[in-house]
Amino acid sequence: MRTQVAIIGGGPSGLLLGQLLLKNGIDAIVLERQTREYVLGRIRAGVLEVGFVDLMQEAGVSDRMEREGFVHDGTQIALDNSLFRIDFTRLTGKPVVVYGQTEVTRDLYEARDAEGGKTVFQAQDVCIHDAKTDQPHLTYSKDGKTHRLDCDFIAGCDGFHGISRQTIPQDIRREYEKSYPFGWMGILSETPPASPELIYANSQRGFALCSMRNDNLSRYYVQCPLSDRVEDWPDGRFWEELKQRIPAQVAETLVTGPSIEKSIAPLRSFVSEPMRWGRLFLCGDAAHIVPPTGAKGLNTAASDVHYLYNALVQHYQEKDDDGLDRYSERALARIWKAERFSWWMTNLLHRFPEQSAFDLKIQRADLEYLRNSEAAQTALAENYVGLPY
Ligand code: RFL
Ligand code: PHB
Repeated sequence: MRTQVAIIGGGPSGLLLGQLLLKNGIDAIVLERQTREYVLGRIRAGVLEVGFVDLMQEAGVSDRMEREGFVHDGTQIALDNSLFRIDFTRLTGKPVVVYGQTEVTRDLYEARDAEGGKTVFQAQDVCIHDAKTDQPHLTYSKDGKTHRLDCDFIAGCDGFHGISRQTIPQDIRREYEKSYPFGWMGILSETPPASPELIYANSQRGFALCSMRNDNLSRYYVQCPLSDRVEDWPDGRFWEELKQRIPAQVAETLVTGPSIEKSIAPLRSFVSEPMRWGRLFLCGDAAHIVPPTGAKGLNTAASDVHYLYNALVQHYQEKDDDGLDRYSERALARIWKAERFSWWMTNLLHRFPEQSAFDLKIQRADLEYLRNSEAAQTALAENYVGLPY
């Protein structure tokens, strides 16, 4: 088999890239290790920057998102028992859109089917060959047979645990990492959201987040120790803990119900440089991870896709490789700003086991400054709605 761009990974990065390339007449095949049902079963991101929405429009897959997504003009921050609001639209001219990653992925798969894009599911043992030459290829196994896929370029969109990043030799790759001493216990429940906007809460018992997917589907998170297991958090315990971490006026009207999904995610900041090695280009979680506090993971994946797809169009349509040559530098410049913001928001809102009385006072001062300063609110808003590409 032969294609122009071989895409490893059928998550949001790989699918969005594939769709944008197809729209520009560039052939791309997606190799996905899991089944489609498995990929669509993962509950992850919920907040999209306008830049992401624009890319979905450019890819011709924004109809359902425009109908069913919720435009949020601001967010609420809870400090002990009080709330204050950051007004994104007034401060930056831009809102964010609440629309689940699961729905984004479903829309992209449906568009891919409709346009005849080829996706190989359950592609096992994907291996990258000759990425430093002009004729790279992949091998993979499926149904007990080994297959070969020749291509011009490889897009490594296979997430944090994928093989693409590992293919870059260790003496070339530089990894920067920070892990946090807690995780997020998250649940999804068929109940109306606690409030019309997201609430990020800093409480003495630790961080909590009230988010949503639609009018009758809510997503909540509480900070928990890394040693906790999902079994440690029966629904009753989760709701009681959440209520203690959010302002009393919100807790009083909170509608609780059985969880339909429950998971614990560790928090990590991670960047691998460079994002290009020969004809291999990394995109999304394959190259970088942020803690979810700033809602940046999926959105940084989208900015990588923006730079890579434009570079590939420039290569095929204008025979100009400048975009490909500058891909890593351009993508990383934006990534590091999202890393800084996510790290800052994580520090602002969580309780750290080793936090001293001094650290707590500084955190408090940071929050009070945010509550009272339009300049501080503008800085948060500008980063939350997404820095320009
Ligand atoms: P993905 O989604 O991990 O997809 C990678 C795909 O590659 C496949 N794969 C392979 N395929 C072939 N061969 C191999 N060897 C392979 N190895 C892996 C996998 O099966 C998978 O299908 O990466 P991608 O596409 O880069 O997308 C990144 C996003 O998924 C991620 O950044 C976000 O979910 C992060 N995130 C959030 N991002 C936001 O922008 N806003 C949010 O509100 C937000 N909330 C979150 C989040 C992530 C969370 N968790 C679970 C870490 C909330 C949570 C709790
Ligand atoms: C979510 O709805 O899953 C969500 C929202 C905002 C975040 C992280 C996760 O910062």
